[in-house]
Amino acid sequence: LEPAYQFMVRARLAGGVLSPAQWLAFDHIARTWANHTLRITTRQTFQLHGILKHDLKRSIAAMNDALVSTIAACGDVNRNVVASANPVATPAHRLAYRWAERLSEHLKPKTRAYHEIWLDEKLVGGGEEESEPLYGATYLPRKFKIGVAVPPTNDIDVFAQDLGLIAIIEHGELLGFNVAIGGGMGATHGDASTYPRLGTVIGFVIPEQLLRTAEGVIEVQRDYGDRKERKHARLKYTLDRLGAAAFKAELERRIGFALQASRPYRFDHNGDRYGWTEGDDGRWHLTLQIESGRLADLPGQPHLSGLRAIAQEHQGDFRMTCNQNLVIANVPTAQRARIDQLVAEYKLDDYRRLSGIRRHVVACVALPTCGLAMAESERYVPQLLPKLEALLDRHGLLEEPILLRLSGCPNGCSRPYLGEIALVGRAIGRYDLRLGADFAGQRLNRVLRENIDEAEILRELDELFTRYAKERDAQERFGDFLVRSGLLPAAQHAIEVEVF
Ligand code: SRM
Ligand code: SF4
Repeated sequence: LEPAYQFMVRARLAGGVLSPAQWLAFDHIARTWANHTLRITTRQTFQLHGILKHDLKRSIAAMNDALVSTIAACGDVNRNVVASANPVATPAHRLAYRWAERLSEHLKPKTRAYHEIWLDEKLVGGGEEESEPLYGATYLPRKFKIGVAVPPTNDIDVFAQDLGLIAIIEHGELLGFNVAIGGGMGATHGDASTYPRLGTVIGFVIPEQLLRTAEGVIEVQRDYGDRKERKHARLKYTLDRLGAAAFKAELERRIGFALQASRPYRFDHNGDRYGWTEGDDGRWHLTLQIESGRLADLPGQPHLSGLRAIAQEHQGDFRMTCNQNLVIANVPTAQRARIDQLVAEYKLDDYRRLSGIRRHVVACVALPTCGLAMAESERYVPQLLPKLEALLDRHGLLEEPILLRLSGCPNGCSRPYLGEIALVGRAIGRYDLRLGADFAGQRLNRVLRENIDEAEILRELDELFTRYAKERDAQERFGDFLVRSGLLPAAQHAIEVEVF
């Protein structure tokens, strides 16, 4: 009886990088078999929606023909490994990205079942135990996520990952990675045993130790994670149950070496920087804002066609960001003007005119495709933002950068618990209003009001904007102001990053 006649397909693209040829392949699949849109996700890959059941196999085969897999983009395994979005700015950035790629490859399921089912290799049942030395026959208790951040940019929200890696770079050299474990966003309304949690920093490893460390963390989670209650199965709950000391001791016992003390690092933002930047090799990178990551051809906004036209001429590559935006990367100086011309022609140049809050909005998919949605998210952005902008304008705050995150339910796919302002869906038109995260992904927000409608949300924010405009310190961010001024209720759980 379930109307399972259309599907969503998610690609695996470590670090969110793809070539113009791969872009054109996705564009073709979107227009041939999906709903004529491409959706950049909060883990910097593509989702395609609306693929009919009988077109699934050829869509997936077409991706594989373009050398892109969908394996382990979903499921209880290591997911798409994310990395700071502009890994070409310096050689150290490039290295951090390479490690993300290596982790992704190394931790990919080894089974041939994917190829058998989707790519018409000979169908064979069983054999998973032998073919999966890391995951075994029963895989992990739950999904597992890894991200590599390059300070001072925390554009991947490194503390929201099960395994967050902070690249430590000195004088241009990648020394290794601080290891943060136990980040995760998902929660259930009304169930205090579930909660968002920021990763705990447990030490530092040199690059040569990274793959084994990642395997070790996965092994501990595989063997100690809760397999009875899926709501408590993520690594964050395993860590809180065992305690950081016991988890770390078990990890070190398995990997056979001790983690070094974590190294100092500093993040100053988790949003994207729009416009052109120059890499160390003289090539250029243009970051565009793509509202909620949705690329479609709408009246007056032919964005899907625009990026197809760009991909047909572009000589570099594309990089998706974890804020659902897009970098047209590695553009030679001589091609910049042409890219600018195409960007303007296809109305992709909004990034030049955005208000502070619009530059920093992330919204999950929610309705109509997400079966878990309780409220609108992506489709609500165009209605909500002008109202928020009008309020901010009245208080002289229009240019103020404020992180806004919208999720249609408490699973938190837009990482809403890291928004300075966040709406988390309760029911159609009703949200929890959460406030007070910082601007660098290092402090969770908390609930101010539960289950309120738009009028109440705007009323609450109007009052807080009034006070912020009058009482803030110079350069003080909205979230920091709310916390300093004691305008928010006490937090129920630890909300700052812990260093163990
Ligand atoms: Fe998510 C489930 C969309 C990033 C936490 N997420 C879903 C599903 C597949 C719904 C489902 O299970 O039926 C959504 C599909 C909607 C649709 O119609 O397309 C969905 N999640 C997304 C995306 C597309 C949101 C977006 O707007 O970009 C993101 C795809 C990521 C990717 O490319 O792999 C996405 N999801 C996230 C993130 C953010 C992140 O990973 O950085 C989180 C919070 C971090 C975390 O995992 O803790 C997230 N999604 C969840 C959860 C809650 C997990 C939990 O531990 O409780 C679910 C529900 C579940 O797993 O049971 C979920
Ligand atoms: Fe769906 Fe909830 Fe994730 Fe939004 S946060 S995409 S509503 S599961």
